[in-house]
Amino acid sequence: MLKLWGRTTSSNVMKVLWLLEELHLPYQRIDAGGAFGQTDTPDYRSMNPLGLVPSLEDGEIRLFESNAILRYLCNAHAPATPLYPTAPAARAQVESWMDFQQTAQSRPASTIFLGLIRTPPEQRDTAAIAAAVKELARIWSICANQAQGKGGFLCGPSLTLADITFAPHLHRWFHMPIENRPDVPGLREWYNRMAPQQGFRRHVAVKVE
Ligand SMILES: N[C@@H](CCC(=O)N[C@@H](CS)C(=O)NCC(=O)O)C(=O)O
Repeated sequence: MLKLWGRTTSSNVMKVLWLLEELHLPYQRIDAGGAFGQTDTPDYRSMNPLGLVPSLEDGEIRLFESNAILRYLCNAHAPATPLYPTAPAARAQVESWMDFQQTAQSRPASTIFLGLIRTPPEQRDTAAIAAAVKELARIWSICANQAQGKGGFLCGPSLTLADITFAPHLHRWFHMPIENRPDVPGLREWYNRMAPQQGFRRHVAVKVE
């Protein structure tokens, strides 16, 4: 059976949980990371060199990096899923947005999350948080325009892996106590299209902690 390592409060674990549910794949999840630890052992590090979560084991195969895990699950266990189209051009579009999530979106999102949720008020770098809010609003505006132009989701009228990678951060954007949160036209509509999905409701729309 698939074995997923990672605490449910991690945005990168949430993406994988949503996909596992979407694909109806049975799995075992092991709490790891944060207060659960388990990520400092040589065995864990051999699977995930920075000791982060998530990691995935599938028999002999051991993987790290959440977006690579999403791609692997589709390739290995649901090759025909429309979540990860097989036509090269359509697939490349999905992958572009997945990379954009990791390279452009995750940095300001982490600054805001760690600053507001994991740092006591008296120790917060409010200037860094405000700059990250501005930058993330810019990224969200790009995503919202893309989804609007494509008829609902980032790569077309239906959900793909691209949307799933952003979903936990989008949920946090609307549920963190962000001061003067910029109003990004079209963003709430994109969120609302993902929100009814069962995997989203179970694994993504959770308390921000
Ligand atoms: N690029 C990596 C980032 C992984 C990452 O930063 N994970 C965070 C949680 S979202 C983590 O492991 N933090 C330390 C911990 O939980 O112990 C991925 O997408 O898998």
